[in-house]
Amino acid sequence: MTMVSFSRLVAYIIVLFSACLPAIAVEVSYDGRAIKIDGERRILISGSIHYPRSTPEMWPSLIQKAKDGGLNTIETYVFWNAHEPQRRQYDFSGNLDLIKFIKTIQNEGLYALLRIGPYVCAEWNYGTNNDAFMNEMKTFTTLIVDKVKQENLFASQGGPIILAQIENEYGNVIQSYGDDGKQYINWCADFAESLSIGVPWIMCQEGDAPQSMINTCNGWYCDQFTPSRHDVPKIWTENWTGWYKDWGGKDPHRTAEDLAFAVGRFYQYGGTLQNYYMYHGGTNFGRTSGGPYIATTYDYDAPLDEYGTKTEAKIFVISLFILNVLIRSVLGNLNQPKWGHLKQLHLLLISMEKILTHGEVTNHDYGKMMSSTVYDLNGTRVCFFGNANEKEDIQITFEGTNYTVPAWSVSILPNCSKEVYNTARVNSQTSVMAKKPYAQKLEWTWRAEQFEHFKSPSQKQSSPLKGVTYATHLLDQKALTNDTSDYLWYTTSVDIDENSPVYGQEASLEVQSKGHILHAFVNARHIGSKWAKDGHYDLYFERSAKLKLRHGKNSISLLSATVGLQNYGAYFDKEENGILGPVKLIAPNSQELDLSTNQWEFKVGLNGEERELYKDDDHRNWHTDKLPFNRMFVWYKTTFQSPPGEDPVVLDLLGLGKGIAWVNGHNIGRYWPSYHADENGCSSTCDYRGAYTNNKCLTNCGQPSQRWYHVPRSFLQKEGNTLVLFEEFGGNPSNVNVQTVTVGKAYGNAYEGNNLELSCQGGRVISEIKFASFGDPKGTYGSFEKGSCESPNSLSVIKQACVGKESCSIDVSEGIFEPSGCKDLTARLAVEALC
Ligand SMILES: *[C@@H]1O[C@H](CO)[C@@H](O)[C@H](O)[C@H]1NC(C)=O
Ligand SMILES: *[C@@H]1O[C@H](CO)[C@@H](O)[C@H](O)[C@H]1NC(C)=O
Ligand SMILES: *[C@@H]1O[C@H](CO)[C@@H](O)[C@H](O)[C@H]1NC(C)=O
Ligand SMILES: *[C@@H]1O[C@H](CO)[C@@H](O)[C@H](O)[C@H]1NC(C)=O
Ligand SMILES: CC(=O)N[C@H]1CO[C@H](CO)[C@@H](O)[C@@H]1O
Repeated sequence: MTMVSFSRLVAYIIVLFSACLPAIAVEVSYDGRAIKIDGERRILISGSIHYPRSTPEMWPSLIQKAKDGGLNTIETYVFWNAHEPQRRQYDFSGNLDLIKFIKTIQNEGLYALLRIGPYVCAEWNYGTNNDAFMNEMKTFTTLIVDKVKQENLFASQGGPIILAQIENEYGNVIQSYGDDGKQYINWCADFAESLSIGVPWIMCQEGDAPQSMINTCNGWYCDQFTPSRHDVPKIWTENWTGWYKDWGGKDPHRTAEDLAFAVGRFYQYGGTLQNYYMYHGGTNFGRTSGGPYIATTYDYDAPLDEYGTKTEAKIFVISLFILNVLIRSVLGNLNQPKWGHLKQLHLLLISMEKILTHGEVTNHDYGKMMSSTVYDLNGTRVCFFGNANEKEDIQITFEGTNYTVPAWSVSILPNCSKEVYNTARVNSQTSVMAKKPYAQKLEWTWRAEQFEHFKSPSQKQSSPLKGVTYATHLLDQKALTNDTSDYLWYTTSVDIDENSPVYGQEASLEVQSKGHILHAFVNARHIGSKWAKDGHYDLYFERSAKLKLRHGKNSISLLSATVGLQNYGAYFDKEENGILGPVKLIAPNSQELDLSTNQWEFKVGLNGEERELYKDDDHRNWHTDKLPFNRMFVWYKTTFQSPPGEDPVVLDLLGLGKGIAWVNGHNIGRYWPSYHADENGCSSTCDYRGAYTNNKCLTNCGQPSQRWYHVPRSFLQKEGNTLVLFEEFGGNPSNVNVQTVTVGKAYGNAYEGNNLELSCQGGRVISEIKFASFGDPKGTYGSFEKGSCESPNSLSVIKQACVGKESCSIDVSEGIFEPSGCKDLTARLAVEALC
């Protein structure tokens, strides 16, 4: 365990005690320059953390790590369909405890930005009944505002919430709705105002936001954004730190250099509040991922990785908070160097708050996309040199001194004479995470999904089954399931006699579906399956093989599965899913029998879901022998031990097809490791220069889109954890195993005059230094090489400082290294350490 500085301990105790003091109301207002808190203009640096995408046990450490990373504000959406899954039936339990989440933010002494929406996008599953939308929106929004007010959580009541949002990115779709759109957004504003929350309301991506609203920007870059009115500040509500992943998609990465550049530009050009979307992305547990086809991981390449940090230690419960500080300061899955590189930027920007929010601004354009901005407050100045040129490093002479600003970067000079930060010069460690299997033999049991309801269609007609809907046309899957399951059975029966066009013929079955996956059965026999490649296209199923239909009654059963519902776009709520027809039997001579207007029977969900097999402790109906491989519709079950320690736990599900996984009854999400990303379009290097898009820097080509699945520590007990899988496509569970995620290697890179910190995080020590060179080392991490000059004692200095330690800090200067002999360049230290 490392030493914790005394001042930090004191600060923690102060926060702890101040949280117990009576809250003092603060006034939040704004002018054209900034959000003002108690009359003071502020530089606000915020990050999105969505409470349902982690667990309450993870929240304190996530927020602590955000604070350590230099944020002063946390943003979250409010997830309507999670809180109101059925009309007027509310759920605020477990990881839906919004109030607890806001209080956790408050306990860390941070501000909160509450985006109530209630429409949120966020690649989150659609699922709310849409009738009389405005009325429902009003009821829900009022409920949330009342709950928050009751707990005194608005800043006007002494709470942390300084801003709230109504609607979300409506400006992107408003055109499609004509006058109705305009009326709706005005209604939203009036309604929001009527709630009297005492802090300002914002609307993001809403160009003509009504007078009472602050309109804000979302995007990769927002430096060129100007708000619609002069008297509102420039606010960036979503600065995308990376991007989400689809099933079949690759891993998107946004570099630390480019993200820092975007932030540097935004504050250079007068921005005063920006929010990282996401700061911690997390996991789409259960069926929460939207779509179609959003993966279970929502890592987002955010500064804190999907697995977040360790669970709150038991030590906290017995309130030995000193020990708790020790632990909290050590552990955490930081996405490095992104977290550290941005941290340095945040601390610098906040240190310049007064000048940035009050100083007189002078911009100078040098051409070639090179500009300088000077903020001057009564002679105290700060400077930004911004180079938006994608290729050229540019030298400028400023007040007699020459400065070289690398392409696509911003230099910050807090006193306009010495550069202390450049967005392209990363001095933070790069961590390469490693997954370590926890060796144990898993014993599997299994049972088949029961398809009893279509086995005897004739018997059923007389006594309709419970939970079954009938209609003489095909119905939208979303409307029927109410989003309670991915699965919907469509069953009909057809009488074949001498007059039927398919009588005595080898017919085929044709089904038109809106997706996403279809399994077809005739007379209880599986005849084929099909799935849409990316979920966006209609699915057309044609079984040309010969179907022998019986004389008399034949049953046709179609199991339709969705993989996340549409969550974005104009009229997205109207998007239909499932089998909308036609459904036809076709004879070889092309004569058809259209079944679309037959009597259809609709049954929501799997039999195993209804029986809650994932909770079942009863092992009687599970087989222990003849474990089936590559068989569809099989339930598998095993028990496993938790790996010791506090490192995050993942399941490696390689070998499985597609399905759902539960651990101790918790649905950890859909899995689909058999779906591989395309072979092409990846590159091992990523040039941060030039505008980023989500297709720019991709890895994981040809690999399963998602192989590892997060199991939060709080879902686990020490021994006897139950894992249940519903395998829909067929797979082999033999290689499924439990792993932990830790830092495998730490790469250091720092320029002369900076400090290099290396750490293995997670409590382990640096075991070996593979490479160290202070001079002009070449290459990037993973392939560092000695350059033309270096200090001869580079390796020994680093070994001495770091080996056997959990973390080490090196002052990168010629003071501790022997002369490098490098001429006319800023020397750089590169290190590769093993954990
Ligand atoms: C700057 O100067 C103006 C008048 O010249 C004064 O009113 C103001 O208080 C000064 N601001 C600071 C921060 O010193
Ligand atoms: C700055 O750059 C200019 C043009 O490249 C050069 O003439 C001048 O000597 C430089 N000044 C210093 C102080 O290096
Ligand atoms: C500017 O800051 C740097 C480092 O922060 C310092 O070395 C330098 O003396 C300062 N210059 C002035 C004019 O304050
Ligand atoms: C879906 O919701 C509607 C309206 O709330 C209700 O009538 C229906 O029974 C629900 N269906 C299911 C499958 O839960
Ligand atoms: C407001 C803004 O900057 N929007 C941008 C967000 O990012 C997308 C994708 O790069 C751009 O197309 C938008 O212009």
